[in-house]
Amino acid sequence: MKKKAVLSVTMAFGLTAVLAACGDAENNNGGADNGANNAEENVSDNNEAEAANSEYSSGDASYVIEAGIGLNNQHPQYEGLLRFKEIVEEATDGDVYVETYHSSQLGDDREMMEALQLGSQEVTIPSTAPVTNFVEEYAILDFPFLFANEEVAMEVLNGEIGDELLDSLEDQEMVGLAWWENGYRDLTNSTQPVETAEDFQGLTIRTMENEVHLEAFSELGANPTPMAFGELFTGMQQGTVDGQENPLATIYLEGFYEVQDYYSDTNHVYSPFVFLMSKQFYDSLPDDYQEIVGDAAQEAGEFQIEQNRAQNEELLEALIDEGMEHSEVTDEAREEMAEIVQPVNDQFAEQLDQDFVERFFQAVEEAEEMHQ
Ligand code: KDG
Repeated sequence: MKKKAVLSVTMAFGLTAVLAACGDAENNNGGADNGANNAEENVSDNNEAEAANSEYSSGDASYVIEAGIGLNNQHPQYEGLLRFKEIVEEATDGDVYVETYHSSQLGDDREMMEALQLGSQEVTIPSTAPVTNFVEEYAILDFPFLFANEEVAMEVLNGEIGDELLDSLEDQEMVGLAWWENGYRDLTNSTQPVETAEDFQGLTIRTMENEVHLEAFSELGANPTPMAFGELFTGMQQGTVDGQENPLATIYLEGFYEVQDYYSDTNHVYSPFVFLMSKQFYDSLPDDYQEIVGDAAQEAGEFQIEQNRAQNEELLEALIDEGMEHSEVTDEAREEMAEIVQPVNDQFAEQLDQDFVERFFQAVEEAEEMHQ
């Protein structure tokens, strides 16, 4: 099945249909179909998908948004991006046109954020981890075992402290429009089952470009290697790294099961996505269009989060069907991991503005009382 067909199936029938489509031999090429591996093919898929999803064209628009993400076009993040496109184009009657790019076609997270700063790209939606390289307070969002559940995370992010984090991006020439959800990150590797903290010893693990992640995995005895997402599949395939950590949707939809044998539900970090727009571009929009893109980022985010959460159980079964061994991590084992990495959280918290840290943890505590 061609990806264009898979994409429209995703939109119409949700995950069950996608799983069936992905199980199809022709399409079931995971990594071969992902990342930078097949950039040209993906670019033409991108155009096909756009043609199928828009009655408008860039030539007729006053404003064109180039929106790029690192994940592929089967991930709920891309579905969310298509929803953003639909809402914005409809609300402006095509006067703002959205071009969507996936699979790092426009670059990796850091490059796309730099392009936003320069005004040469308009939108990207990275995990928060690499944003730390632009605004240091973002480090706090990637503290391991920080949020007890997704509701607590969303309560904090959609509250005052979350708004403050979005606003802090303006000094970096970016506008934070909404929080989306990547989800709880889990470990996969090609070497051994990982159930306890001891099992991390000696594993070479790809991490995102983020000091908290690097330190935390070192503390657990692993050898962390920062790497752009677009290079990850090849890195695992060629054995540059033994493993990686990402939420279930990414592990399945990027076909990581083809090069990884062991899956562990470590749930070690809750990973938000942040919807970013170039400040230069945002400032060039009339007020009513600014409101439209802001509302659309929010609404499309709610849709993306819903899609993401609906999939998790089915995805675990799908990974097992693909031959991955599932190592169940007990709460006790997670507590031990949390204890080992706590000094890393403390050390990074000390480096941040203390008033911010205090208010952040206060917000987490209040959210926990509401969502335990
Ligand atoms: O589209 C988002 C990706 O670019 C990236 O942020 C995904 O979590 C991610 C990772 O592991 O790099």
